Amino acid sequence: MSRFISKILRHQPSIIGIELERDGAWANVDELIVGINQHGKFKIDRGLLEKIVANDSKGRYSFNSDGTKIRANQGHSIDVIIEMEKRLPPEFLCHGTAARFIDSIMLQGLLPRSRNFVHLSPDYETAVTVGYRHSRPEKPVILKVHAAQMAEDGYEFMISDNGVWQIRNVPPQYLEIMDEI
Ligand code: HQG
Repeated sequence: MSRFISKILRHQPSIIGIELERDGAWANVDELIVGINQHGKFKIDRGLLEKIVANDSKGRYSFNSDGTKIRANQGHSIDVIIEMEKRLPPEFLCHGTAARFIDSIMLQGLLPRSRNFVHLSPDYETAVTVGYRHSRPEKPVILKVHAAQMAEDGYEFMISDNGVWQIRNVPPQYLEIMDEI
């Protein structure tokens, strides 16, 4: 159910016939609930939606202040604008990926691909988990991102409401292959 909601709120609201507000990426909660129920794959009501939002392991979703709207905090591929806090990064951040992408990444740098931003992990372990999503059954490759140096060179880092580091791109000179775990 959470994956389905994530698909709707980040990538394809049209699958249940709704639209997101471009400014803020908000969906109307009543429309979301009606849309999901009409779609037929899942049954949901306000109480269940509140539980999903409150218990999501990564805090992926937020309600607005009066609870009439809901959004995914990050990870969108559709054209939306979410205000994110600009923050100076730690010296290094990490990015977990699959070995088959490495040649291209070391040539072009990290690009957002289908999403609006490149996502970076604060630590090695998180990057391993993220990397496995693309590499399984192979082990992921973990890249060290020289984040403080990038910030010094004028690159802007942002952090989403649920604490995911985001940046438009990472040129290859700031990347270092840590190892294959
Ligand atoms: C790779 C999950 C070739 C990149 C996670 C990645 C994350 C390139 C893939 C969040 C490339 C994109 C995002 C280049 C980047 N050439 N491949 N130049 N530049 N790539 O899923 O970072 O559970 O869009 O390395 O926890 O894997 O959904 O990004 O392998 O935070 O909330 O292209 O998704 O969060 O894949 O994952 P993705 P990601 P949720």
